[in-house]
Amino acid sequence: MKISLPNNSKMNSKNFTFGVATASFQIEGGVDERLPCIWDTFCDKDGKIVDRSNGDVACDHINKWQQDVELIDSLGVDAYRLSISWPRVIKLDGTLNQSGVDFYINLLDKLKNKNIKTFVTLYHWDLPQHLEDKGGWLNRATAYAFESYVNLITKALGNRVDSYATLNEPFCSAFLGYEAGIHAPGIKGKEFGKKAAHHLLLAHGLGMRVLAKNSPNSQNGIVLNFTPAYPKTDSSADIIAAQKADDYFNQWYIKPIMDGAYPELLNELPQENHPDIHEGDFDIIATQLNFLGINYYTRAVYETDNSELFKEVPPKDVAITDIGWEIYPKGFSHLLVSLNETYTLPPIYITENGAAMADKIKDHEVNDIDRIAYYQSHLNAVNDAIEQGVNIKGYFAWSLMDNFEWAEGYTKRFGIVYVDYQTQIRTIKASGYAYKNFINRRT
Ligand code: IFM
Repeated sequence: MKISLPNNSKMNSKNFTFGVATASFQIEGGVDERLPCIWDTFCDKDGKIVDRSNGDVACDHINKWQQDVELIDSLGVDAYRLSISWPRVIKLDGTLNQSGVDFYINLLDKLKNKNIKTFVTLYHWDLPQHLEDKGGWLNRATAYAFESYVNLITKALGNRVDSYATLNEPFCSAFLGYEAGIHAPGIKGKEFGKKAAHHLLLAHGLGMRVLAKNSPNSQNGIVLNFTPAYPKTDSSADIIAAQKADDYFNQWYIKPIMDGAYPELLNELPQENHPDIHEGDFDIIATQLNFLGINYYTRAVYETDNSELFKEVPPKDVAITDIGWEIYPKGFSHLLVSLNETYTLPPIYITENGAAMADKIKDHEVNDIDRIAYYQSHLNAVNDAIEQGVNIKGYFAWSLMDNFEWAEGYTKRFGIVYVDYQTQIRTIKASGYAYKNFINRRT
């Protein structure tokens, strides 16, 4: 089964960047060589991770990184998106941990030697635990600690990085971590989510200013995830419910960056749920981006509710992936076109898109045609958005390889490469070969 796009697609050009993505906690392991982070602590708590696993070894990338760069290179991708583990590169006293820094320097140098562009995310959820002990993202001081970390690490990495993203998916850090309590640090309560979100956005803005100074030649921005909100029916009550959900989960993170303000929904939230906004914060948060990273996996459907602003309707009688998310490629093109109509966007990179599937390995092969179909339909959706005028420069498959899928542990596989966690053997799946062949046919 092949992946292909119409002959005239801009994505068939070598000017369009294709890559694969991972994140530090999900693949590295090497837990003893760094400070503890909030995910180590969370994994240790009963009932938080479905298979009771943790990130102690993960894909053992800390030891297998050279082999992994060869693997990335063998796929023929233009770029690799990775994240830096804050607790690996900064010591308790706030100074650099040189051995952690050296790990990334060697990794980035090897990628550069192979002519693979480096897309580095500075925060993909692994907050040092000692900062959480002082309040984590509920404490404004964490935003300034992030600024200091960004300053030190970007100076240390020099010109090895082509693109920096400050944060990955602040929605997940804020909502899942500090409101729903299903991600680390596991704090639950409506009064916390938007407070954490504000400090994350502030950290982003502070980080952008440091990047402009320390790394003016890289493309600097942020990665946001979007789960577009659709009404269950065309009743005005359901339409309003879906709009509110969209503001709460999606626009909340992009509007302050683009427009320097939160959605008007803020006025409908009880005062105790409001963020703590200081004068001048929006000027920092709205610092100009060089690019916006967009992650898309699925959509959500909402209906009106008597006591809440909206109520989510779980997917029923629709195609879903192994993690239970509806397969809805149309939502991807709609999202991209609608963001482009709503905001004055910088160039866009699709920094994550992919699917968890119930892979089976047999005779050293994984025939994941369901994942190939997912990639095909979602690449078509990106192409549609480009045809409708959205300035999209690149696309990253999530993920290079199976890895620690947060609260789902190792039970959900998102990789285009299969990982046997017992032997750490990597096997390129049929989707990996399809992606490789598609990328390498470009002219
Ligand atoms: O695995 C995650 C990743 O860390 C962030 N974006 C979504 C992926 C799939 O859930």
